[in-house]
Amino acid sequence: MKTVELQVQGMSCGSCVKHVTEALRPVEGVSDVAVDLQAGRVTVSGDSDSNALLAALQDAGYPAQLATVDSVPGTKTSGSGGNGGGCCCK
Ligand SMILES: [Cu+2]
Repeated sequence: MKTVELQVQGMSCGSCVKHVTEALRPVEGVSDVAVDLQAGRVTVSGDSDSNALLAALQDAGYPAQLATVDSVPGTKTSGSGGNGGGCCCK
């Protein structure tokens, strides 16, 4: 089983995490979804098509891109700043 790492934009609260998880779970081949809210990082386990994952996230309102594997472990670009409280989920 492989994993796919995604860098997801727009996640800013626990509800976003839930939305992202719920968007990815039904995608064919996905067996597990792990979201790191602070890092904006999502790890999808399973034999899934990364394009389908990206499309599902796009649909859910969270633009994402494939994360480069083993880049910046622990280095989180602190998410404070930018759109204060601009969470897309209500
Ligand atoms: Cu949210």
